[in-house]
Amino acid sequence: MKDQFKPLDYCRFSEDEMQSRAQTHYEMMKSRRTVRHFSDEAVTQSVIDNCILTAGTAPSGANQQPWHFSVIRDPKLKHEIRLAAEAEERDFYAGRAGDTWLETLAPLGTDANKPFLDVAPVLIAIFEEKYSIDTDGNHIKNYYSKESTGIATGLLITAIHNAGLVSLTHTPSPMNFLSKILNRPEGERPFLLLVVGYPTKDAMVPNIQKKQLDEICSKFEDNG
Ligand code: IYR
Repeated sequence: MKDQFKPLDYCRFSEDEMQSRAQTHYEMMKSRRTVRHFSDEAVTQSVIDNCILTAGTAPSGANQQPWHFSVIRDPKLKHEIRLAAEAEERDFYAGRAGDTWLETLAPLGTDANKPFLDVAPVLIAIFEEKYSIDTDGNHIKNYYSKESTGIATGLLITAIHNAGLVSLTHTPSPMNFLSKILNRPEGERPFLLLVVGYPTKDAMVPNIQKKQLDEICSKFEDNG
């Protein structure tokens, strides 16, 4: 195939610059927090567009890019989503979760009320495209769609934080109502509801910590 490959566009940094960039990026990401106290202040769509374009740079199985991002600003749709999400959450907190799950969640201080779904200016519903359908009605399977969508979502969260906005990874369970409300095709499964905006001035977050490097990483060095 002609033009199947092209030269890699690559910029190599000096050792010092690499150290500094890795450290600076970690410091920037370390300040990201999942936020539940949102201001109703509007967010510029071109910022959201660039964050979604960043998500779209993610690697994916066979480059099938098996994701879709629905951006919701319409207050009526946001409210419809809130009502559907709260109905599921009431069942979850009233018994479906079970005591062990609720005990594990307790430090986050969450409950079935989700006012941020009305208040925050932008909701991004992320869908995993498990398969697409061609013009003859055949199902075309996407490979590693869940992993790919997870990676894209991570890049989206990073881009939103880097832009100076805050987000909440919200997973009302089950989330099938999102497919219906947002009119998504049958091959797509709702993956996550990302709430995006500015924090309130007095926003609070749980006092919780991230694990240390030696708790999340094991090393197998080349000792010659
Ligand atoms: N979806 C519920 C419960 C919940 C579950 C987990 I795992 C969390 O990390 C946080 C919340 C809710 O949003 O309240």
